[in-house]
Amino acid sequence: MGFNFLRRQLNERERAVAERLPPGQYLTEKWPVLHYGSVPKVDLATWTFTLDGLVVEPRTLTYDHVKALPRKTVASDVHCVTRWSLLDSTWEGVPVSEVMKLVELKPEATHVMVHGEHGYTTNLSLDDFLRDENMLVDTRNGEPIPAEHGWPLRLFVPHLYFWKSAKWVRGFEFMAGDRPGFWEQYGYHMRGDPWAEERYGWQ
Ligand SMILES: Nc1nc2c(c(=O)[nH]1)N[C@H]1C(S)=C(S)[C@@H](COP(=O)(O)O)O[C@H]1N2
Ligand SMILES: [Mo]
Repeated sequence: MGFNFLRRQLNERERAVAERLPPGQYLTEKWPVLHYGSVPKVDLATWTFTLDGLVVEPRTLTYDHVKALPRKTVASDVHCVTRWSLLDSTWEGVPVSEVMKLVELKPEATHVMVHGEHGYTTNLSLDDFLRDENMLVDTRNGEPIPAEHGWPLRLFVPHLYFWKSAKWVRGFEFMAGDRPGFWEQYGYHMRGDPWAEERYGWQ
């Protein structure tokens, strides 16, 4: 193979990667671990998932119930506000749309507060929350997600910065209007679109 051929191939690969990197992001090959607090100990026998707030009838699901819901796999990149991006993973789990079939939202609901273990929270508009690719994931690249990455279940919202993808997720609380979650209270952006660099500052 000639050098020019190789160089051209490299350039094409670099360009393809660059097009998928939002502004200010760099590529990471390994998957960093990032969270506040400690990795929770989870007992699947007592674990529950709660749907409450502005729903006609609140629901509490067992782990077996969630596991039995229809599943799908999505190939997607993720972008962390601390500037790393992980490209091309496959993520498997239960689509948010399947969970949402179990409740009826009250008409005044506009946002959701996502609740994780140890009081972690993050807020989303329903527009951002009800997207087809969003899931409750338990598997990445065919392997169970390790405890430090959110096992048994984490939210997956790939079009927004990764802090919106709450690890150890335990419930959705539907709200009339927006309210800042954990990192948002410390000044992270209320929405967090990586392509618009909505990193910090929303006041
Ligand atoms: N429960 C919980 N989920 C969380 C966090 C956290 O502190 N607690 N941190 C968020 C942030 S800031 C990031 S960047 C991602 C990191 O996920 P990872 O450790 O799997 O890479 O998790 C998000 N989900
Ligand atoms: Mo983050």
